Amino acid sequence: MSDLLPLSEEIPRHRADASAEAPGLRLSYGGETGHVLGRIEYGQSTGVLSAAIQVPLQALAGSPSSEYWLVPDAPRRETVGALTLASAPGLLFGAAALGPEACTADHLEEGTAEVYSHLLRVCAERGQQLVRIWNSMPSIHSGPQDLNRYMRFCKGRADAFEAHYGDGFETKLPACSAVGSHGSAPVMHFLAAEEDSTYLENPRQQSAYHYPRRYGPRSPSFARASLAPAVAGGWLMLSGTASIVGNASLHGGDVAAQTTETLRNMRVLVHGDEHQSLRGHMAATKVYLRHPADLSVVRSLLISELGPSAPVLYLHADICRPELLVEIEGISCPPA
Ligand code: 3EB
Repeated sequence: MSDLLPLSEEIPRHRADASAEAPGLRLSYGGETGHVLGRIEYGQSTGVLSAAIQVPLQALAGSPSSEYWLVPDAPRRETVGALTLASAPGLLFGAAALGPEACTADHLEEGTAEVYSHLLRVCAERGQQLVRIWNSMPSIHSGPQDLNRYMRFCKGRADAFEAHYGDGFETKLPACSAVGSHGSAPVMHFLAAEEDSTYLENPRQQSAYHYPRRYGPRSPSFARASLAPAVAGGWLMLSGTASIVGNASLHGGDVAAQTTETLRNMRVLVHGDEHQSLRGHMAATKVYLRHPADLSVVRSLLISELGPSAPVLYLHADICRPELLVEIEGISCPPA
């Protein structure tokens, strides 16, 4: 494992500080100074315990295993139904773990619809707009090929968004990630803000909410990126991005080519130009890898794209389409 570096060298104590106008929200990998709005712990456990959201995705060697969303003052914490919430001025952070019974296929669809309806209602009641959602669920590929668990999750989620927003709900969809875990139940968490985000699409990719029927009975409900309002850091928050052009998965079986294609998609989101590097532009990056053995290949590509000191968190996860080996999300710095 010659690619391993001591944690202190590998992970700079970098903080994705928001712009001067928006000192409110910060993201930190692996360290904590300030008040915790939400803390995501990656590992084996599944659950939501007050500020700690335990996501059952193993951090890969050399990678930090926690992520802190920090605010200047102590947030207010409460539990509303299945949601554990933390609020700070202008911001709402929340999480839910579905019960293990949600792991049965039928319940995954209903359970997802229920938790999404609840979260949409809670945000609406508080005048909060979704910025970003993260999802993980066990056995994401299990079930029949034309209605696997990811597709059931997509159906429940789309039903909830449509019931809440009605026709044209597609324009209200935030950036998201949805990956497969090796844990015991689905977990989701979200960030919302009292000002609107701008939801963006990628011209290289068909909008996920327009994916054709062969990818499932209801298309995935997410935008390719959210430009967060100042109160939420003003970042461009990229959705989970994979080696998809149009709606087709490219480079099956070739993790290096998939990574390069994914970075191209990310360049287009950040710069509008697939030839312009992301170096110096990513405040935080998270890489989901199907096979931990692919880490050194993917890490080399990430280092040459982002530079050696960019903060990157690597997690072991299944990607929603079986042929995809890697998915990358990230937060790009607000324009100067
Ligand atoms: C894709 O582009 C890859 O269902 O919320 C990426 C990000 C993907 C989010 C989701 C799925 C989701 O379709 C998969």
